[in-house]
Amino acid sequence: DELVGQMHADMYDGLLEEVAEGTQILLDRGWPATEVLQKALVDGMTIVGVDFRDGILFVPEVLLSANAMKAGMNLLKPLLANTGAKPVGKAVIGTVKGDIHDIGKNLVIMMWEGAGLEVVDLGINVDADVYMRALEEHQPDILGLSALLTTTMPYMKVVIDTMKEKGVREDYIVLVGGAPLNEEFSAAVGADAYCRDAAAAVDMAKHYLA
Ligand code: B1M
Repeated sequence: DELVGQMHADMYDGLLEEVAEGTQILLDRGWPATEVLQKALVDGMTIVGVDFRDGILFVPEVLLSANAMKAGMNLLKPLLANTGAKPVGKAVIGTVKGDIHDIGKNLVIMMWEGAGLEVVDLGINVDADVYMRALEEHQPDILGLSALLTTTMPYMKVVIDTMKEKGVREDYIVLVGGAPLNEEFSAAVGADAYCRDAAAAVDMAKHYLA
């Protein structure tokens, strides 16, 4: 689709209004929200990621791209929202300490809410103590941890070890995700499961809540 290609270019250029407009046009054409999300927004950010890695794009530019993506996501959010009445479970999620990437986490939140979970978002750069307080306060079924950097993913172990120290590890299902992770890492830090993407996060939540 020509528009999808244009949206990738607009996201690359950090053009927030254009990305939002493109998102709306695809929806008006009858595209399902999940398809707009994947093909227009997530695939667009993948292209940005490659040039960021290769030193062609820099932080300020990628920040604009991220904000453009968020504008598109905001339009999809109500469409992915749960229509069912009572929540199937509760989750607390946050991006770990030292890490400010939040697009993936926000996507997981949107999809979880769409699947009927009540979600408490702790935001970014979350300290182990903040996770612990949130678990105590909200008593969720699931704790979700997100990390996008190889330098911050080890902090997941800090969080899970803190849970163990407090004797509460087994009270919660711990799901982890983020681009640099894999199943092996998830098992090594003592999580219950690794979620490759937001759809897997939904599948895992459903699996453990069933
Ligand atoms: Co950052 N960054 N970044 N960045 N950034 C990456 C992650 C990087 C891979 C880019 C690259 O070099 N190719 C690289 C990490 C390299 C590494 O660690 N080996 C990197 C770097 C180096 C950095 C900085 C250090 C750059 C610098 O300052 N020199 C810096 C770090 C800041 C910090 O956190 N302390 C930095 C900053 C930034 C921006 C602020 C500019 C911006 C973030 C804006 C924001 O989030 N608000 C940014 C962005 C946008 C990216 C890339 C381009 C895109 C990330 C993204 O949003 N992807 C990224 C490159 C890449 O990933 N290809 C990159 C889209 C999103 C939908 O996917 O986040 O993977 P993702 O989430 C997926 C799954 O992973 C999974 O589901 C999601 C949906 O399907 N998932 C979960 C994620 N979390 C989950 C939690 C769960 C379950 C599933 O819980 C249950």
